[in-house]
Amino acid sequence: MKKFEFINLKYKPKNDLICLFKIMPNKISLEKAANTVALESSVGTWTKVARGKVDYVEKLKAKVFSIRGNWVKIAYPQDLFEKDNVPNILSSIAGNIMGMKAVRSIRLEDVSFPKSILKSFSGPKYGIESIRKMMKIKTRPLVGTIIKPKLGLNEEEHAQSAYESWKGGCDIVKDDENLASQKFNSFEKRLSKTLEMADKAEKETGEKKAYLVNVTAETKEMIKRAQLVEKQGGKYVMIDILTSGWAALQTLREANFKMAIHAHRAMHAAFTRNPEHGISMMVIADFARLIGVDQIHIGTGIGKLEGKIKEIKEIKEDIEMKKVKATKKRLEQKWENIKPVLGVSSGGLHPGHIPFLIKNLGKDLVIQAGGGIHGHKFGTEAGAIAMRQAVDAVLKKKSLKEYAKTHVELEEALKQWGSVK
Ligand code: CAP
Ligand code: MG
Repeated sequence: MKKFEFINLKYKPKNDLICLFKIMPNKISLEKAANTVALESSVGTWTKVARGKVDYVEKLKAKVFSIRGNWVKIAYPQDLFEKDNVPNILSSIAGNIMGMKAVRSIRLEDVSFPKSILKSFSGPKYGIESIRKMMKIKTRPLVGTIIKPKLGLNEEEHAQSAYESWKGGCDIVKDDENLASQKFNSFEKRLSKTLEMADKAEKETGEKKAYLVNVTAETKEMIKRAQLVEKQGGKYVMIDILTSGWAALQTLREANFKMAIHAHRAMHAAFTRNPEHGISMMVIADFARLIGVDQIHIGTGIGKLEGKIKEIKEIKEDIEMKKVKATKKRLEQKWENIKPVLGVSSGGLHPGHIPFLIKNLGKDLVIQAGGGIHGHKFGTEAGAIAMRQAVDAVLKKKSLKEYAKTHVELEEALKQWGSVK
């Protein structure tokens, strides 16, 4: 094999950041393509430059240390990066290389971080355990809803719909990803009206009720909105992490508000959908955890959106560099002081999906249904009741069909939408 400057198959990484790429070369050898990826994502460019050979630059070179089929592992010396700066890290490992002519396609499948980088981030303020404590829910999955119609409701209707959802048994009510502060529904008014209803529902049900208000906006406005949530005693904020951008997410986390952070992943499919190109959801979830979201959408494997259960399980399980350790979950893998993140399944769900979700993704999960609650024939409250009944059935090890015989809301939901084996 021709000697490539950025390939060293004998190299044993120690304190490096490691990336697993799937690379399809473009009319050149895989080695040459891998070498080009390693150089462009670290210290090199398309030609030799005069100062490229000095020792201290040489030391920062990325090294391709494994090539198996089209899977290429690259080790990046930790000093290549500003440690607590996600945009900076991604500009190297998922930057120019995504558009290089040397590759027909390239997908960043997995990342593993050295201790020094893990330690430079705070991670989630709450994570699974503290969210359970805050919500006073010991072991069952959390049940949530997204107010529907997703846009168009005024503040009063929004709050009323939230109230009915909580009353029926939802723990969590969240805004939709494209609701911010529009003419028909302003942030301030929606926030105070909906939080008022959360208090009322808490008093009436004796359960904890959380409103996940969407603070996604330009960063200064986002922080103002989050301050308002804190002032009014909200438990959570929600942010569209990808449309807002990684720096915005860091801004929100580092402001260190009292609220937990719910991460919506709208636009992730632009990176994740093509299995040959882009960035895997696992990598996106890892960066979100590093910065410190408390819960994140991971998909359903079954609802209205693209994504197979195998890939979603991978996000929850630790398949670091493709070595499956079945007992550990990905969002919960041991990461120095960084807490585990709660996975959220959402998108086209209804009560009939609940046995499938718990069986495949476990109980440390938020199960959310928008249409699958507000579309219930008997209304929103009955829709939420049916969701909780489906959870209860699974916990009591009963089939939905059997449980529905004595639970009319569930019976109606199954009639409307069926169930999944
Ligand atoms: C769900 C949802 C969520 C999707 C996002 C929606 O509503 O609010 O945005 O779940 O997908 O608008 O589709 P429904 P993901 O329950 O009515 O489908 O979680 O996969 O990122
Ligand atoms: Mg939505």
